[in-house]
Parts: sequence; structure tokens; C-alpha cells
Amino acid sequence: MKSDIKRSVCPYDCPDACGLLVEVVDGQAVKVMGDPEHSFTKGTLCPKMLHYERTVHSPQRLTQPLLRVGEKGTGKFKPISWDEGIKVISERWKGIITQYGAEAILPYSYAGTMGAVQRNCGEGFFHRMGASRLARTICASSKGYGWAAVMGGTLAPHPEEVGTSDFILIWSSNVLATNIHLIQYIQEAKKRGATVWLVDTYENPTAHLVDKVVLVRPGTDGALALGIMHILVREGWIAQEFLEKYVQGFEQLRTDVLPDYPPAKVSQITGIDVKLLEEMAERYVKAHAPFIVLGSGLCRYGNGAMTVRTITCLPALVGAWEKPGGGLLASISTSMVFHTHRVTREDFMQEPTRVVNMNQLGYALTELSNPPIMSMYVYHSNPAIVAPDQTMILKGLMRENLFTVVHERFMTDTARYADIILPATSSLEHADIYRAYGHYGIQKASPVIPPIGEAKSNWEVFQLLAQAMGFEEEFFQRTTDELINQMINPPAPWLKSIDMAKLQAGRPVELSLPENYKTTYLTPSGKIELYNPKDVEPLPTYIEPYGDDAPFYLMSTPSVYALNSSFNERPDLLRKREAAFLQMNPKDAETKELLEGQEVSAFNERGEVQFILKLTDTVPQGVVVAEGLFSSEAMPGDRTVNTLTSQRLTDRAEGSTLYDVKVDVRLWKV
Ligand SMILES: Nc1nc2c(c(=O)[nH]1)N[C@H]1C(S)=C(S)[C@@H](COP(=O)(O)OP(=O)(O)OC[C@H]3O[C@@H](n4cnc5c(=O)[nH]c(N)nc54)[C@H](O)[C@@H]3O)O[C@H]1N2
Ligand SMILES: Nc1nc2c(c(=O)[nH]1)N[C@H]1C(S)=C(S)[C@@H](COP(=O)(O)OP(=O)(O)OC[C@H]3O[C@@H](n4cnc5c(=O)[nH]c(N)nc54)[C@H](O)[C@@H]3O)O[C@H]1N2
Ligand code: SF4
Ligand SMILES: [Mo]
Repeated sequence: MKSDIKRSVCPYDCPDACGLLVEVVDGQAVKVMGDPEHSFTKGTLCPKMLHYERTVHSPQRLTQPLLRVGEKGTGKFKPISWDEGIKVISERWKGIITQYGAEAILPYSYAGTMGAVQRNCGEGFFHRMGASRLARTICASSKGYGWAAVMGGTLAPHPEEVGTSDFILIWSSNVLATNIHLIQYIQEAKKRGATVWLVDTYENPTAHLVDKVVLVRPGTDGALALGIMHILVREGWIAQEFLEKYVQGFEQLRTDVLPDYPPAKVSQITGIDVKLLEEMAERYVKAHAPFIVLGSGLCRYGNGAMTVRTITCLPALVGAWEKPGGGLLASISTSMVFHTHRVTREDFMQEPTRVVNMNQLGYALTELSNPPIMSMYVYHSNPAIVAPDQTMILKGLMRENLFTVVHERFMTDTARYADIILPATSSLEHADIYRAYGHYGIQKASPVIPPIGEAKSNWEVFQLLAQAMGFEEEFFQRTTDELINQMINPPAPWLKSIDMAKLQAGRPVELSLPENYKTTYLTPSGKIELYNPKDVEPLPTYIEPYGDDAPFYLMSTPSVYALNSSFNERPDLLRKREAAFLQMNPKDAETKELLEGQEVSAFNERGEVQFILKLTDTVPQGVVVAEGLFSSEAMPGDRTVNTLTSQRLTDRAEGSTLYDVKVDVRLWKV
């Protein structure tokens, strides 16, 4: 039988955005490989995507629209036709709009696919409707805020820089799981003699790759950064010329802030030994080109934005930005290369509508009034598992008068609560265009196989819904390919530097960076702003995280074998994860009289979740770790980890505080 190799892109919410080669036989994807032509991912894939064909052709794929026939949440549905499904939805929505107004309808979406069209196309539809808007801040909005407070719109360093650094600080990231292709550059640097440290709250799996792990008390990294800066200034280890030429506000930071953070005090806050603090500062300054790989874990605290802002100040003090291999990589943004507004269509909104924060969905579904949320349309997200405060969310989803539609590839926990489920295509079945947040590549993808069953893409569904709602704008007639073309034509200035024919042909292309971009600061002052006069708090400082009144900080961190709640459909990957473990230090277990392998429950004022206890010295006392977001089916009990997390927001940018949560632990079953 004829076999074709076709190009595609990994659609998941991962900085690497790998180029894929898909072997297709008779309309079936039979093998998925990395594309060697991709300049960052170079033909290798992570363990999750090596067998993406198992996800795409999984027997668990939803293939038909479904209508609920049982109690909410019980997962009892009967198949219906697309026509019927669209009719029921549009009629319910028209009724809700008449009775409550369109703001009673809430779209809920996040990052099931990162493709610029499929991810964003619902916006145009819901803006036209006048629905409530969703503040999509669950991931790392506070990180973006913290970076921008110091660096404005400055371009992030090319990841290749890591390869020429001689001191790499992986700060709050588990790159082995979340940014696996960065490791090639880390290894390259190590071969040249670089030292690599990890700053984290536990020895996460990346610890195997590094020379030293610095364990910090959760949520206190801001104090750590201030402590290091205190030592740099105390010792006169600062890059005076760089500061004079490129930096605003060093004097204010030096006199108004840093004296408050001597090593002894910082040690008390962070739990890091004074000696180690001194060593860290010395290593940082004595390195020729120190590089910080800044993960997102630490931004998900009540002080997250300020923490990121404070750490972002560090490279300026030692002039790291001037050196090849020096700097700090928080996240790469190339948003200006696509005309995304042509898909999000803010102009369709007659007047600004209500904004609901996605981190406070529980509150929105149970308490919000004027108007209450009467319908929710969920697409490429799984809020019953990924969003904080599961108890409140499930209470909301159980509301008999809430009309819930879920557009999904699988019967997720959220889908179980739907009134109508619509089957979604996977990325191999629809077209899109992708950029990345871990490199400067972009790539277009065409469908490589036909849709599975009756699945439709996000855009196809919005087109059907628009028609049924009577939205007559020509926009809703455009094909996916037309939307893609409108995003890149005429090319934005930055896009002019690339080979458009190559992009159109679906091959990976890389944007080129301007010369001297690492010393070109796109801030209001044109300098790195240690002092930011536009911020309510013009100088960095340390703010305490929220915490809770409980003994253990809970880290619910990414798993190597899953991506948020995606990949729960894969028995092969679930087997690798073994079970939903709660990792705890043996000394804490002794105090609590708990034993390895016992079924325990972690609990706090928001609820209780069952886990299998795993004892390990890689987790310090006072911290417990649950890697990966499991479906409720894969848990020992009926609840999943976000029962324990809270709807509290970050200090700025309304981000999630998913790690700023404490629990107690007790025996559940022997
Ligand atoms: N395999 C896999 N890959 C993924 C994901 C996944 O779930 N699985 N998720 C994807 C998504 S959506 C994102 S946003 C990225 C996130 O990827 P990264 O930016 O790498 O961030 P996280 O892995 O979320 O950060 C978690 C790390 O921060 C640590 N941490 C938590 N609190 C603190 C703290 O107070 N201080 C310090 N120093 N460390 C702390 C945790 O212990 C953990 O090791 O990864 C993406 N890639
Ligand atoms: N406790 C805790 N909670 C977390 C995190 C954590 O570290 N700890 N991480 C947080 C972070 S960083 C993030 S970004 C969020 C992520 O939250 P989400 O964006 O909700 O991510 P996923 O869990 O991957 O769910 C995506 C869903 O989209 C579906 N899907 C995929 N492609 C398509 C498509 O083309 N169309 C449609 N309609 N559906 C599709 C998938 O089947 C999947 O069920 O989770 C957050 N939640
Ligand atoms: S999840 Fe990340 S590392 Fe894995 S294939 Fe996709 S982009 Fe690449
Ligand atoms: Mo994320």
C-alpha cells in the first residue's frame, strides 16, 4: 500500500512546537517522527508525541455529536446528528440571549491546540454574539507582566545562547519534561565546561542533568534574587559601564531596596544557607556569560509577577546581556508576526462586554449574577481538571439550568458534564499555522488525514453556529486556509525576512533576529527598567505568597508523560506514570506515621484528594509533590489535584496561583 510522508506541527502547549513528519497509509497516520529540517527540534520528539498516531486513532476518540440522556456528570449520552446538535445549541442560546442577554453565555477555551487559527477563531464568533469574554490567564500572565515591567517588549534571547553560556541557572523549570529540546544546548554548554544549577522547590527530574540543586522555600524566589543582588552590590561585583549605558534605576534599587535583604534575612525567608547564597552570587558574577532559564512554576503564586520582575533584574547588574551566551529566557513572543486580530475580530464587539477570569470559573458558575452564566461553551480546554478549585467548578457544572456544550476529541471529565458534546478533529485533521514560545520558528500545517468519524475543527463548528445564529458577516464564510493567509498577508515587517514560499509549502522556517537585539531595549526609556516609573510599585521588592494554614506546600507540576490533562487517553503513557503519587520526604512521613505505598489523602479547606504515597529524599520536608494532571478515572479516589488549589489571583495580571497552596496529609486507606 502507498505510504506518504507528510509534514505537520505538534499542536500542544509546549515551548518546543516541534516539526513533525507523519507517515500516512490509506488515510491513516501510522507513524509520527520529528522533522530533521526543524532548526530547533532537529528531528527528535518527546516520549508523548512519538506515538501521536495512538492519540489520533485512539478507540476513545469521540466520533459523533452526543446529547445528554442521563444525570449531569454521569456520562450518559446518545448520538445525534450535527444538524440536530447545532439546532439545539442555537435555539437554547437564542432563548438565553432574549431572557438574560448574551453575556449570560461564556466561552471557555485555552490551549488544547496552539494553532493560531483554531485556537483563536472562537473569539470572532463570541465577540459578534456579545458573550462574556474570558481572561485567559491560567498559564503565565504574571510571568509576562514581570518580564515586561523590566524589559518591556524587548526580544527574548535565542535559545541557542544557552549553548555558549558557562553558568546556566535553570530556575523553576523541569526542562526534561517541559522544554526537552533545550537540553541539547545545555549539554553543548556542559561539554564546553559550563556549570548548570537548578533552583527549585524539590529535586525535579531535571536534577539529573545539573551540577547542583538549590532548594528554595516555595514562593520566596523574589527574596532570593534580592539577596543575590545585595551580595553583588556589597562586593562591588557590578557591571558599572553596562549599568550606566543601558539601565535605569540602579541607584534607587541599590539605596532603597537592597539594604533590606542581607544574606541572613534572605536565608531565613528562603531556607537557603547563607554560605550557599554567597556561593550562588559569586558563581553568577564570576561566570563569563551567566544565563537564566526562567520557568513558570514560580509565577503561579500570590507574588508571582513581582518574583519574575525581581529575577529579571539580575542579568543587568552583571551586564550579562552584553555577552554571547548571557541573559535570561522567560518566554519567546513572536505574536507580532501574525495578524491575529483578523481572526479574533474585536471589531465585532458592539461594546466591551463583561470579562470573566478563567481561574475563577468556580465562582463564575456558582455565584456570578447580572446576568448569571446560563451557558458555557468549552473548546480545547478541560476546566474540570485543569482549573483551580474543582469542588466549586463541579458544583457549577452540576447546575441543572446551566447549558454546557463541550467540543472535544475525548470524553474528558468536563465533557461528562456536558448537555451536548461535539467531536473535534485532531491537529492532523485540520489546517493551521503555528508559532512557538520556546524558539523563533513558525510553520504552517495542512491536514494530513481526513477527519475521524464526524469530527469537525473549531473553525468549522463556529461557522455552523454562526449560520444557525444568523450571523451574516462574510468573515464566517472564509475557509481555514483563507484565515491563515490573512494572518500572514501582507506580511508583517518581521515576516518579510523569511522565505514565504517555504512557509506556504508547510516547511519549518525561522525568523531572523535583528543585530544587537540583546542590547536593544524596547521599554519606554529605551533602557532596562530596574526602576519603572509607570508601575504602581516602581521598584522591585519581596512580597509574601498566600500560603494556607496547613503544613505542606503542594507542587502539582508537569509530568514527563502528559501535557496538562492531555494524553490521559493513552494507556502506554499512563503505565509509565504508574499511579497518581504524592511524593513526600521520609521524615515528614515518619512524623505523620505514614508508609510508602499507602493510600493517603491530601486535604485543605477546599477539599480532599486521594493519592498513593511515595517516599523520596528528592522532596524536602514541608513540601509534597503530585506530578501530572490525571483524569478522575485514573485517580484512586474521585477527585483530582485541582480540588486543592485556589481561585486566588496573582499580584498583577490576574494569573493563576496553582502552586501557592498548602495541604495536610492523612491516611485514607491501609
Ligand atoms: N511534559 C510536559 N510538558 C509541558 C507541560 C506538561 O504538563 N507536561 N505543560 C506545558 C505548559 S502549559 C507550560 S506553561 C510549560 C511549563 O513549563 P515550565 O516553565 O518548565 O514550568 P513548570 O514546569 O510549570 O514549572 C514547574 C517547576 O517549578 C517548580 N516550582 C514551583 N514553585 C516554585 C517556586 O516557588 N520556586 C522555584 N524556584 N520553583 C518552583 C516546580 O517544582 C517545577 O519543577 O510546560 C509545557 N510543557
Ligand atoms: N494543578 C495544576 N493545574 C494546572 C497546571 C499545573 O501545573 N498544575 N498547569 C496549568 C497550565 S500551565 C495550563 S496552560 C492549563 C492548560 O489547560 P488546558 O488548555 O485546558 O489543557 P489540556 O489539559 O491540555 O486540555 C486541552 C483539551 O483540548 C482538547 N483538544 C485538543 N485539540 C483540540 C482541538 O483542536 N479542538 C478542540 N475543541 N479540542 C481540542 C484536548 O483533547 C484536551 O482535552 O492547565 C493549568 N492547570
Ligand atoms: S509536546 Fe513539545 S516536545 Fe513533545 S513533540 Fe510536542 S512540541 Fe515537541
Ligand atoms: Mo501553561
